[in-house]
Amino acid sequence: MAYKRNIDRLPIIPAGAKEHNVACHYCIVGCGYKAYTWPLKTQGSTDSNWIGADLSQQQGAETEAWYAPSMYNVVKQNGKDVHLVIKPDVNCVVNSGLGSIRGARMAENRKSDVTGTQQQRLTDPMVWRYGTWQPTSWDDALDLVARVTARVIDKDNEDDLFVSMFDHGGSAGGYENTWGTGKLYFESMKVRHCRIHNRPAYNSEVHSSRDMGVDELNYNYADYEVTDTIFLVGTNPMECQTNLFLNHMAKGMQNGAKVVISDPRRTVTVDASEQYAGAENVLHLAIKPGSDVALHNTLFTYIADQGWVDADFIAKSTFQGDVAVPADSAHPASLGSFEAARVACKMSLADGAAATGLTEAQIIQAAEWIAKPKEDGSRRKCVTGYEKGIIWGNDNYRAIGSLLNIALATGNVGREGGGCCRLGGHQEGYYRPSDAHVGRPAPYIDDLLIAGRGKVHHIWANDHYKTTLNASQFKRVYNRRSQMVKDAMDAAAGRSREELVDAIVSAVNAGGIFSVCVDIIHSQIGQAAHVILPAAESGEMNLTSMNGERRLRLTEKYMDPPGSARPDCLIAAGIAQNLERVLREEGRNDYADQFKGYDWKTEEDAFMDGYHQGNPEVTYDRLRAMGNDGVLEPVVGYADGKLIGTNRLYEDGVFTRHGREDGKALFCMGEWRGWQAAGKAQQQANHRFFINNGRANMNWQNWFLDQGNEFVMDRFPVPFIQINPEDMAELGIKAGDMVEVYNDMGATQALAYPEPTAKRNETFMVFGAPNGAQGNIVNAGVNELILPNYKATWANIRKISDATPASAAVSYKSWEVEL
Ligand SMILES: Nc1nc2c(c(=O)[nH]1)N[C@H]1C(S)=C(S)[C@@H](COP(=O)(O)OP(=O)(O)OC[C@H]3O[C@@H](n4cnc5c(=O)[nH]c(N)nc54)[C@H](O)[C@@H]3O)O[C@H]1N2
Ligand SMILES: Nc1nc2c(c(=O)[nH]1)N[C@H]1C(S)=C(S)[C@@H](COP(=O)(O)OP(=O)(O)OC[C@H]3O[C@@H](n4cnc5c(=O)[nH]c(N)nc54)[C@H](O)[C@@H]3O)O[C@H]1N2
Ligand code: SF4
Ligand SMILES: [Mo]
Repeated sequence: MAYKRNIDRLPIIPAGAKEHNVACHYCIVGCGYKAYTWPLKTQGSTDSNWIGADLSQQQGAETEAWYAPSMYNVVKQNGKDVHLVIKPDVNCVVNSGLGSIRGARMAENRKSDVTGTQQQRLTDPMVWRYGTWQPTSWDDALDLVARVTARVIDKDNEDDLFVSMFDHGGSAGGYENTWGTGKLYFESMKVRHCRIHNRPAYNSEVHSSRDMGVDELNYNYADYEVTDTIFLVGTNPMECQTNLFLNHMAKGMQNGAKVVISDPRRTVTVDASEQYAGAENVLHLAIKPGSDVALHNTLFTYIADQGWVDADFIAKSTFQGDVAVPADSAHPASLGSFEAARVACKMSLADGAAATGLTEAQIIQAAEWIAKPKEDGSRRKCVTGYEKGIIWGNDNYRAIGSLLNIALATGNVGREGGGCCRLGGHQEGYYRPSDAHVGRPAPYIDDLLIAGRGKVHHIWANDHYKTTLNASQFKRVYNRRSQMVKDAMDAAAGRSREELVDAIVSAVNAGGIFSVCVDIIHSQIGQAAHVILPAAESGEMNLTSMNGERRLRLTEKYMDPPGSARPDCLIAAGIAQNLERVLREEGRNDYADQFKGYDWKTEEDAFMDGYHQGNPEVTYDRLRAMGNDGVLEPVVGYADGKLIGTNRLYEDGVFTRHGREDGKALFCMGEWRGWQAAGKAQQQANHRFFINNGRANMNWQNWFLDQGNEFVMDRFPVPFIQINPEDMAELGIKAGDMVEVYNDMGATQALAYPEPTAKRNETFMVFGAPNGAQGNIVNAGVNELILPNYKATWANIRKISDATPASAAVSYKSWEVEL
């Protein structure tokens, strides 16, 4: 019997069931799925079914005629209960029928009033009233949002409105929703005090790559299959980009690719790579945390000194001269030519080994696998993939720039079997008016909020209580400031709308903050909010997004959103329309005019108003016709009923992302300078354990759906922290004990999970959990451009209690399984 699903057989999808294209909305990979729906009380049979197969016969091991209970649910469609199956699409080039422990549970994570799943979903707007949240109508909730917001903004000054908003595709976001929010805050308004869901400012995760001319998603996933070497830096794709690893990287390894992985800890990606490629073809560089720039500069120096560079490419496609862009407050390193970078980045093997903790032989080995020409003199192909280990690691700008230096020097950008790319987080779906008014460096929003700035805060699809840095202090201050407004609202109970708004405005003028939270559940930061607006998710609306190789797809709506929940773009439109009305009532007509242009009835209207304007070839109908394989952006035409895309960027050797007219890529001239962000060296000196942190295969982000899913919560009732067993013995900690992890910033809790491969004094904790936020102990340190360093955290560990019954029931086996 399937895991707690109380079901030992599933209905057969009938012939004629409705079929919808779905790009899994969890991670960047965007695997193709098919969602099938059909009326309740009907089903197919062994001889008449959706696939036309004879199901009375034993099916083969790889049969398509299969789905798991986790892929099944009963949901509402046009107000009626229907069966729903969401299963991996065997014909999609992204995943070739593979699911993952996240995506293959999409169906069971839909809200169902029949099977009882995800009852935590919000169904109606809620307003803080009479000392708690009361459900209400959209008109009532949006009127309050607009009236309070209108009081703190003006045509020439919107600095008291703070906004936290997603900038991604897939789960929340998508081109429809980034446009809806972007049009509201960047076109109708020019909001400067905004931040993105995952970092405390409105900026880029990869400034240096773009400044060097290289867009961070430049390859095709198939490049992994035909390359000679896969170089993975600060990323764990087996757990975080699962089917990119299993369906593309693994094929490359089976075709003979070598693998170099730079990560302070041994991950399941290292283990799985050893199984696919053979241990002798995998080099794990277990560097000292934060020493990436030293590693990259040493590799770059060594490779250049050996002459293993692509001289033609350097001459034709990169800047010739000395310095093209000098370092300044917007550029944490100068940018210039290959030779200039060689001088600036020069690092000997001995210095590199000392800084990274590796041996010189390991560094040489990595350099050879990346760049040493083959015996016949031909160049090696190398794909480089990086993600949060350096994006949220030490010295973001230089770490990414120094890595890209290697790819550029070896001619591995814009070539088959090459690329130097982010592996990515969520899918992408960014289409907004210019954000130039925000400036660079962008304002550090969390710091401003903590300092008492901001009067109204709009929050879209993120939960800083679980996922921001310096979270202990953030929560203390935010709770206090939002409580001031709750008190004022309580005191005004029973009064008129005008009196209520006056009371709120007095409270925010006295240091409070009025908080509006747009989410699909009642989140933790939502506990501090005064208005909560329920959003629809992917599948409950049509949603377009792009994956990590720029593959654009339309996920078709296959079910109703819960209650009166709406797509984010239409919520943004509702806020704009209410602001226009309220401003007009107040006689502020000029300002009110800025909020015109939101008469969208559907998400498709928002798409046509935004993305389609910039990409006139692309429409819903054309995307629908492109199915789950979609089209690779940028779309360059439409012919014979098909959208024409771009297989790989920069195949012409012309680099444009920096906006320079010469079309030449730049090298990054950033020398290694130790810990860059404030307070990191000191925290390291004062605490015993490195609290490395990030993701686990099973958990999705801040656990917003996980916390309502027993499959996940039974496995990890609280977040785990992996600790070396000898360290545990020294501290008197047993597997499953609850531990407190504490330092100068705050404290959090976790379940102790013995990990024999963990280095002494180096732990790994899953981030973002509702009942043990790792961010509580991350300090406020950011780089010059306000990129946070979540990874570099140190703390002490003490036992709080023996394992609870829930934790005692958990398996503490090694994660290294045979594939
Ligand atoms: N299962 C699952 N998958 C996900 C997500 C999820 O929540 N769950 N989230 C998605 C999102 S939004 C994102 S952004 C991506 C993130 O994807 P990844 O970046 O691949 O995942 P992380 O676990 O955050 O970090 C990757 C690795 O960085 C290493 N690291 C830590 N410090 C350093 C350092 O100083 N140098 C180097 N070289 N490495 C270091 C860690 O040991 C860790 O193994 O995952 C996406 N995919
Ligand atoms: N310590 C530490 N902190 C980190 C990181 C780390 O590695 N370590 N990684 C950072 C990274 S890369 C990321 S991406 C962030 C993630 O931080 P967050 O963005 O805060 O986390 P998510 O879980 O992605 O947040 C999604 C929220 O949106 C809601 N939601 C889901 N779908 C929709 C929708 O369609 N519409 C609306 N309106 N709401 C929706 C969910 O209920 C949830 O509350 O964390 C960052 N913080
Ligand atoms: S690998 Fe990512 S996109 Fe694919 S099924 Fe898993 S979570 Fe979804
Ligand atoms: Mo992310």
